[in-house]
Amino acid sequence: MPIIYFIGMAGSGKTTITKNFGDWLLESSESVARINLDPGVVNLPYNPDYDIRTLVELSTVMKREALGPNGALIRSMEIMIENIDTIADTLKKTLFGKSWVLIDTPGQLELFAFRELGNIIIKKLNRQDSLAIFIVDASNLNKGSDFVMSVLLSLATKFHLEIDVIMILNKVDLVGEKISKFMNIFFDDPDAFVNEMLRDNTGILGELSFDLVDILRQYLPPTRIVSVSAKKKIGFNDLYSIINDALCECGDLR
Ligand SMILES: Nc1nc2c(ncn2[C@@H]2O[C@H](COP(=O)(O)OP(=O)(O)OP(=O)(O)O)[C@@H](O)[C@H]2O)c(=O)[nH]1
Ligand SMILES: [Mg+2]
Repeated sequence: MPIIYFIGMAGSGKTTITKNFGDWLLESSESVARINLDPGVVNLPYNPDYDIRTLVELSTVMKREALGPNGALIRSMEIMIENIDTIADTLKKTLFGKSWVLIDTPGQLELFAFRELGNIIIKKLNRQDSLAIFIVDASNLNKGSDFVMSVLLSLATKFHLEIDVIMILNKVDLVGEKISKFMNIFFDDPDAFVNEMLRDNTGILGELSFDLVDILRQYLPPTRIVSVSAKKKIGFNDLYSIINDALCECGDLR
């Protein structure tokens, strides 16, 4: 049973893809469980099979503990960790027999990817079957250095979470094909990427990105970048096959 964690920066599209990719799988007669692990979400567009807000809800924590939103989010993560065995037991029962499990993670990437919580949950639910989809908002990619920093961040989450992480571009309906073409050049032909994308990227960030391209290619497996529109349900066939490919490479996990 693949467990797919949708991770990414605030507003990148984690909740929208959980809803729409889940609906798309259901339309293909797959059995799907959708899990909301974001205690701060106010309007959830799908009906979750498990909702962390039944245990901890951000606005309640803010009021009860007189905290601002960020302090309350960190406190919410602590509460989740304190209750991790109960959460894991409930999740295991909820997920049983499902062929796909889609997990919608908290808005702020660092809460799940760079603090304890993500690692603990992944371990409790079986690291072997887990895969993270790192969603990049393509409408935020303006310069070559933005591409490089996104790749660096997705790689950092991979090493921290200790599971396979696939980076995808979302919101292609807003930006067209050009952006995904550049991202694929990064992987297929880093020298061309440097020439085309970093040539005009001056300043310290440009220089750092220039050096990072060489370093990153030493750590990155050859890959292709899938572009989707979570909102318009574009690119889901590609997403489906790249997930299946990744799971097969990890040893036929399904
Ligand atoms: N145009 C367009 N908008 C999108 C797409 N995916 C998400 N959005 C919009 O981007 C905004 C954020 O989407 P969410 O799905 O809530 O993103 P999120 O990562 O769950 O956000 P947080 O949990 O708050 O960090 C919403 O207004 C979505 O409608 C897309 O593919 N295209
Ligand atoms: Mg969300």
